[in-house]
Amino acid sequence: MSGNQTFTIIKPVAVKNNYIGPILKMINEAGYTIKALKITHLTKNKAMEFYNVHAGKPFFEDLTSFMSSGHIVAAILEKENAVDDFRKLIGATDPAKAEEGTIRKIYAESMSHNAVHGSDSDENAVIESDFFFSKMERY
Ligand code: IDP
Ligand code: MG
Repeated sequence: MSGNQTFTIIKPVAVKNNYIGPILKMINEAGYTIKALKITHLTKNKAMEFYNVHAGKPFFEDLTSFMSSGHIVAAILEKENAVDDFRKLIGATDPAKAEEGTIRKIYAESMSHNAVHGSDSDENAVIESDFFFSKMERY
């Protein structure tokens, strides 16, 4: 059982395709309260910092270029078992393998353009939330 908060990003291609509303609706309908929310964008350096854990992997350059290619939506989400349940709600990293009805199955275009990010642990949820939001920007 994970803790009660997780962190998400609606990625550039999903923002460009006008999917902010539908994705936030799915998140609300899954029982999450949005505790912080902003439209922002990452510089290439900031994207490299955020995805530091993937530095050196073959997809790192494409991933960080893509994530800094347009506006994103960052959000902190609250619900019991937040991290684990959110990973289920978004589905597998590769949308071709994602279950029916998951956010990535519905809105992702490909493995790299897979619509949303979701934290993979309570610890990373805190680190990622603090990366984007000050105390004044959340409740
Ligand atoms: P996750 O987003 O499901 O947690 P991670 O393994 O943490 O997946 O990878 C971070 C992001 O990097 C993925 O969401 C995806 O956009 C991209 N990515 C991961 N693996 C690949 C790959 O093999 N090819 C292209 N992009 C990838
Ligand atoms: Mg991950």
